[in-house]
Amino acid sequence: MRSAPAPFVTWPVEERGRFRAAGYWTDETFADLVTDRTDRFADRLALVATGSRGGEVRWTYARLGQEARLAAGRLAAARVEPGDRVVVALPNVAEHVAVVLGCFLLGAVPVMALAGHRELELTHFCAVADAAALVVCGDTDGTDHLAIAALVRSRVAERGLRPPVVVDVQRWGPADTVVPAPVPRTHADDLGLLQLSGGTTGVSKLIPRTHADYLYSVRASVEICDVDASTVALVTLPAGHNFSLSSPGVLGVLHAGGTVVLARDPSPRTAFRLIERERVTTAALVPPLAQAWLAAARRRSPDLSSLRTVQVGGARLADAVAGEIEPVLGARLQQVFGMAEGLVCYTRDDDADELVRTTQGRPISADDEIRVVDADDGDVPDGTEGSLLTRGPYTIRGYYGAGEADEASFTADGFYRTGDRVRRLASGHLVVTGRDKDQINRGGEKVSCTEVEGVVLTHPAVRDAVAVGLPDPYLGERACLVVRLEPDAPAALDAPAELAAYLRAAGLATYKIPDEVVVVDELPATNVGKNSRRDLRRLLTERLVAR
Ligand code: OOB
Repeated sequence: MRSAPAPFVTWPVEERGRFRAAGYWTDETFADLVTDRTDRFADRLALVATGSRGGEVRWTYARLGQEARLAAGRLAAARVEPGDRVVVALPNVAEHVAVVLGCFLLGAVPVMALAGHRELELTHFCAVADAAALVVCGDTDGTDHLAIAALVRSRVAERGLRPPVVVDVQRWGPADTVVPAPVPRTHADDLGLLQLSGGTTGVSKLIPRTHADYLYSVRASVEICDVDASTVALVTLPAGHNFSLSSPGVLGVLHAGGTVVLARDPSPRTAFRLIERERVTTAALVPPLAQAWLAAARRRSPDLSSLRTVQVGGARLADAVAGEIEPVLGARLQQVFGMAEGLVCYTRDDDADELVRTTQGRPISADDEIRVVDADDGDVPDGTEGSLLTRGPYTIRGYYGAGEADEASFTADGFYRTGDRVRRLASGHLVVTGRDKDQINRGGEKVSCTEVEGVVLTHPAVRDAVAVGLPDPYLGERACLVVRLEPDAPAALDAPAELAAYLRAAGLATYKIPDEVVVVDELPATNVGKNSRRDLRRLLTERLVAR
């Protein structure tokens, strides 16, 4: 047994009472959801996916239940116990769903890592979560994840912590050797899963979501998005991401008895093939993928006749691109503006076309409190841009084991500082206008500027470094690393190649490697006295864009 979950700030007792009385929070746990639905919808098709060793998987709900129980047994055999944390770093393979549901059945707490994470991130997650296990798909897309996992184990041990057991889903043995997992006793207000923050100050923080709060967001999303047993949902983004998992995502579809179609890769070719074959009714995309679909659909005229809605979120969708979705893909657009910390906004089916095209939707819940504030936390009128603060029945009050670090991210009365700049319309819809956090949103993938800078600054030839997001027609933003070299740096140093290789070797996720490296003699000074990196970033961005 690992340590008990780390402490985190949660909702005050009165509010918990209010959320229960309003029917938002119920007694249902993740384990209840799995047990009930796999039984209730037994004969229906639950999952179409690729297995971790290749080959197509088509699981009914009954079979999915069986696979989840097997996964729970396998985790138990790896000495994972109820309450233990399990870092799941799997690609979109069938086992992803089995492992997450298996954790739920076992009462273990999955940490939703990505297959793209490398030893730097995975070590951090394992250490902060005191993870009992790290689940990987040994050989994924030519990368040896067992070697990465071995590095993670030794780095965790170097920190004086107990290394996680490594579970490779590709090496799962025959099912009959599996020990039945114990039946946990979990309360719906307990920690149910850990999501990851995009990260603004260095590495990602862990986001503690309870069964009750998360399942409320799932049920409400199911209702708003009209998910039912006839829904066939294509999941192209990483399945553990909050968007794919709960908005309404994999859990929403399972809640309603529909079918999840997991795409192994996000290419339009794979997606269109799956849409035609499985008669997919809804799909969730980030803006660059939406653009890729538009371009591919124009070239190939695929049969997308089954598609009713296309959700786009994770990053700002340009109004012009939004306007092309319906005419080209023949499906209704739904914009989704959400965050793993909680708040999710959707445009609604009956919203005027103009709102669907130009806004990022309005919150799920009547009890989502929205404040748009100026630099002094004073509320600004509707229509005026400001910083978005939010509080509500499924938005966290503190990060996992963060302690005082929470002070920067939450107000004293519990509002989460999203770091997003928005305008609120009188209708309650939000328009995302920018960001005041030190983050690059690379087509939906969040890169913390300080994290990348911190790693590159350990390179002996680098004196100073600033990461900035530059406008990019496809990604929305691409990551640019601006560096000042040490005077004695070798003249022949090919900084872009060298620094990219250095970051990779340091174990940083591939998507965080800068798209571009610019060497400068001087970093622009700011007039704010002490170097404000945010101002610096703004200045650099202006200059680089002008260039
Ligand atoms: C989703 O969650 P995260 O945690 O990866 O990222 C949250 C951040 C937001 O704070 C915002 O900065 C950005 O991603 N974002 C958007 C956006 N959706 C997310 N910015 C502009 N327009 C949008 N539509 O990204 C996420 C979680 C649940 C559902 C959908 C997305």
